[in-house]
Amino acid sequence: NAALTRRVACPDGVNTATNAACCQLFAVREDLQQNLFHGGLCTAEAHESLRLTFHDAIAISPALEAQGIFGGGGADGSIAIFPEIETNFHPNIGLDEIIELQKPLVARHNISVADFIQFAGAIGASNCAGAPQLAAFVGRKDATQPAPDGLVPEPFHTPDQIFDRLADASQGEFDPILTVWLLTAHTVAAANDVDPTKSGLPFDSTPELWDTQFFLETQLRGTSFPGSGGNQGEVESPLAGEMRLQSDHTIARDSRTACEWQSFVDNQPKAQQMFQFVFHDLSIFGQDINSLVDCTEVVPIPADPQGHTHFPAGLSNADIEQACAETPFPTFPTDPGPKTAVAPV
Ligand code: HEB
Ligand code: CA
Repeated sequence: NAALTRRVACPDGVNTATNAACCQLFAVREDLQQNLFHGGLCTAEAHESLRLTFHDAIAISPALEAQGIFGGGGADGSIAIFPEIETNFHPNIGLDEIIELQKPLVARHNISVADFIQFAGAIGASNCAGAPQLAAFVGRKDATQPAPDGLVPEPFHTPDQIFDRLADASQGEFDPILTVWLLTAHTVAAANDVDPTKSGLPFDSTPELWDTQFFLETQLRGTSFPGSGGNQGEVESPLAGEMRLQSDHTIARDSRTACEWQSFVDNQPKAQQMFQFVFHDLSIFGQDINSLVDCTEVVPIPADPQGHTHFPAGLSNADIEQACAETPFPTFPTDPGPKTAVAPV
C-alpha cells in the first residue's frame, strides 16, 4: 500500500528510506563494507564487531541500581567511549582492537557511538551466509560514564552465574532458553585470547557460515586442546584447531538447556529467527524504544545458508555426548576423508 509506505528521498540522491533518520546509514554501511569488512566478508572483523555488540549491551544491571550503585547503561557505546577503562575489564580482553579499527569510521559519520556499535554488528553478521537480517535502530543516547566491571559473562562462569547475569541485564526476559538462542552467535566466532599460544581458533568448523554446526559440534565428546591445555574457560574439543569454551560445553549439557541446544541442530530457520529476536532486544538495552527509529531496511538480507548439517570427517553419532533426555540425537552423514583440522580465522 503506497499510502502506508511512503518513502523519503535521501540527500545522497540515490537512496530512499521510510524515515529520513535512516538516510545517513547508507554511507555508514558502505564505509563498513569497504573499509572494515574487506568488501563484505564474514571474517574476523565481522565476528569481532558482533561480539562487541554483546559486550556493550550486556553491561547494565538493575540489581546494582536497586542497591544504589550505577549499573551501566547497556547499549550506550560506553565500551568504545571509555575504552581505556572497559577494555581492561577481564572479559573484554581483545576488544580494544576492533574498537580501534571502528574509531575512524565512527568519526567520519554523524552517528552516535552506541548506534554505530550495534549497526556494525548487524552489517558484519549480514556478511555471513545463512544469517538473519539483524535489527538496526538509530537514536540511542551515548554514555556519559563507563559501565562498572563484573557485568560481562566469562567462559569459566557456571550456567547459574550466566543465567542470573542475563536475567538481571534483561529484567527477566533472557531466561536459560533465550540464553541458548543468544549463543547462536558462536556459529561465526573464534577465540583470540583464551589460549595465549594461538589465535583465531573457531568454535565450529564453519566460522564463516551462520549454520547449526556449532550446536552439533559442541555436543561431540571433547578429545584434545587445539593449543596449550589448562586455560581458564576452555575444555577439550572434538577437532584439531577447534576451541570449545567451558560455558558453551556446560550449557549444552545442563538439564535446563540441553534439549533446547539440541533442537537447534539442523534447524536453520530457528538459528535465524531466534537470534534475530534476541538481538533486537539486546541491541536496545538501556534505551527507550519509543525514541528510536527502526532502520533495519538498511541491513542487507544475508545470502542463503550454505552446506548441509554433517558430522565432521571421522566422527558420527557414536561420538555424541547425549545430554537431552527426551529426544535422541538426530543422524547426519559424515564428511568423507580423514579427520581434518579446522583452519584458524
Ligand atoms: Fe561470545 C567470542 C564468551 C555470549 C558473540 N565469546 C567469545 C569468546 C569468549 C566468549 C571467551 C572468545 C574471545 C577471544 O577472542 O578469546 N560469549 C562468551 C560467554 C557468553 C557469550 C561466556 C555468555 C554465555 N557471545 C555471546 C553472545 C554473543 C556472542 C550473546 C552475541 C552477540 N562471542 C561472540 C562472537 C565471538 C565471541 C561473535 C567471536 C569473536 C571473534 O571471532 O573474534
Ligand atoms: Ca558456523
